[in-house]
Amino acid sequence: MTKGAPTDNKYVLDWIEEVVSLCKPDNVIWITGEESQLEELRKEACSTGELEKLNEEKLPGCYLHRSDPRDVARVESRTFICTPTKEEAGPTNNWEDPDAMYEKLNKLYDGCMKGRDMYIIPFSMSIIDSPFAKFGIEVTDSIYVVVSMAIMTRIGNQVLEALGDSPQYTKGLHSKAKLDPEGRYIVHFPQDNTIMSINSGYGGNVLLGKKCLALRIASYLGHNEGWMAEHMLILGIENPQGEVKYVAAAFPSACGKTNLAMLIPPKHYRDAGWKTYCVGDDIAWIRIGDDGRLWACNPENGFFGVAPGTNAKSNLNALESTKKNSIFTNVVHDLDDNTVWWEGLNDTPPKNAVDWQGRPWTADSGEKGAHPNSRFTAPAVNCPCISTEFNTAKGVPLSAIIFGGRRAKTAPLVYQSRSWDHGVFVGSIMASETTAAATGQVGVVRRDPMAMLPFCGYHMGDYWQHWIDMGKKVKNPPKIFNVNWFRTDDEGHFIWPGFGDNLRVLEWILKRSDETIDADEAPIGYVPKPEDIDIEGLTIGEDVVRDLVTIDRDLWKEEMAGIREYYKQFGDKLPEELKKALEETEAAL
Ligand code: SAT
Ligand code: MN
Repeated sequence: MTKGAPTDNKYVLDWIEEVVSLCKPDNVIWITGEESQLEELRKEACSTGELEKLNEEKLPGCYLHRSDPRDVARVESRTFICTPTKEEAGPTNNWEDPDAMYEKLNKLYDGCMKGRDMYIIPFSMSIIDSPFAKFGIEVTDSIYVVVSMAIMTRIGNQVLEALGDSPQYTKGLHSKAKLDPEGRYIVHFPQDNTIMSINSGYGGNVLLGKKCLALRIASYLGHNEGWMAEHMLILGIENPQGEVKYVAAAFPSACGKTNLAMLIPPKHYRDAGWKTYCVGDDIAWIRIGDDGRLWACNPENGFFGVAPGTNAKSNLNALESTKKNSIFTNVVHDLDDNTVWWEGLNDTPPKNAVDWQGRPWTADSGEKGAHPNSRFTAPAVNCPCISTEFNTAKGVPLSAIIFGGRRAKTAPLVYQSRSWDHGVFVGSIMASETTAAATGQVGVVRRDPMAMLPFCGYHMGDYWQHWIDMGKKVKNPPKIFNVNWFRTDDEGHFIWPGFGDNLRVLEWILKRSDETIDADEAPIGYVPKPEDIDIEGLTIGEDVVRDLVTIDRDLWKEEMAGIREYYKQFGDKLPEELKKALEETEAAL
C-alpha cells in the first residue's frame, strides 16, 4: 500500500502501513499539494454531495458543505488527553489510561475505511522552512478534511522533503467512521505525538493541525522546549508616525477574536493615518527572541471563522477573505444565485433557499437558517489587511498581551496588570459566558484560563507555572491587560460599541506599554483615566467611559471567592505567585 509513496522516511511508511491495516481502506492516496489533485478531489466531493460548487462568478473557487446535524461543534466531553498518569493531564482535562484508550480506539477504527479512500496529508504548522515549524501527517477518509487542511495549513510533498528521514512529526489519524456521536473521540497522546479522531467530520474535531496539534500537542511541546502555544490572535497596529506595534489577545472561542484580528480603525483614526495588520486570528506560537522580547507567529495558513454576525460593518476584511477559494459550512444556501447567506450578513435574506440542514427555508419561519456555529474556511492570503510578517519565520515582537471574555457585569472595559506575575493571575481568572462554539449550554459563565481550558495538553497548574517561568526568562516582557467589550446596561444592551472602535482601547494599551500615559489604581490593577480613552465620533460620553472602567467591589469580592474555590482543584500545582496575587487582590478589595 505504500508503494509509490512520495517519501522513504521509514517512520512515516511504517506508521502508514499500520493505519492501512487497521482502517482497511480501498485505496490510499497521498496528497501532493498540487492544485490539480485538489481540484479532482473537489469534483469528486461535488459528485457525491459532500461539497456543492457555488456561483463561480460571485464566489470563484468556493464551496458549500453541510455537516451531519449531530456534528456541528467541538465536543469537549469526548476530547481526551491521554498522558501516562492522570496527574499529568490535570483536573481540567478528560483522561484515560493510554493503553486502555488505544485498545478502545483500535476497535472503533478496525475496518472503518472499508469501501472508502484513505488520504494522507503531510502538513506543516508555520511556514515549511521555519526552524519553529512543526510537521504532521493527517490520515483521513474525508475529502472535506483534505480540502480544508489545504486552506488552513501548508500541505504536500514539500513537507515530506523538509521532514526528510526524521521521526519528528505528529501522527494524526482521522476517520468519519459512522459519525456516531456515541463513538466520537478526539484523543491526544502527547508523549507519542499522536492524535486520533473518530466519528466526527467537523472543524476543530477533525482539522487536526488546528486545536489538536497547534494548541494541545504544541502546548505540551512548548512546555518541554521553552516556548508557548496560545489561543491568541496577533494584530499589528501602525500609528500616524509609522511605527508598527503588535499585540496578542486571548479570548474564548466565538468571542470576536477574528473581528479584533482584522479590525478597521474608526474614521478619524484612519484619517490620522492609523492602520492595522492581521498576523493571525486564533493561534499564536510565542518564543523568546534574541532581543529579550517575546515574538509571536501564527502557525496557521487560513481562517476558520464563525459566519453568523460577520458582515461589512462587523468585519469587512473577513468577509472579503471569503470571496474566493473558501469553504462555507452549515450556512444558508441561496438557490436563486447559488451563493451563501447567514444571520447578520445583511437585511435581505434569500427568498428561495435551504437552511444549514438542506431544508427549504425562509426568514419568516422564525428559525435560524445558518447554524450559530456555522463557519467559513478562508485562505489567509485573501485577507486585505494580512501582515507582511505573516509569512515570516520569526514572527512579530509583542508589546502587549491581552486577555478577555464575555462578561455582562463584572469585568471593566480594560485594565492592566501590575506585573508579569499579576498578569498571569489575570489570565488564570478569565471567565466568559459560553457561546455555540462548543456543544453545551449557551450563556452560562465558565472559567476559561487564558482561553486554554479546552486546549491545554497538560496540567493547568504546570501550564501556569510555565507562564511564570517564561516571565522570569524574558528581559522585556510585554505588558498584560484584560478587556471586556461585552458589558451590558440594565436592558441587556452592549454599552461599548466594539468592533473597529476597540482600537480606542488598544491605543490606550499601547501607550501604557510604552509607559507614556498615566492610569488610575484600582484594586484589580490599573484602569484608564476616563479622559484618556478617545471617544471622538462616538455617541457615548466620558461619564459612560467612567462607568465602563469602574468596578463593583461586591461583584469582585464574589468573583475572588469563586476563584479561591476554583483554584482548589489544582492543589499544590497552583503556583505560589497566583496564590499571592489572589490574596493581594482580596486584601485590596
Ligand atoms: O472548531 S474549532 O475548534 O476549530 C473553532 C473554535 O472553536 O474556536
Ligand atoms: Mn479558537
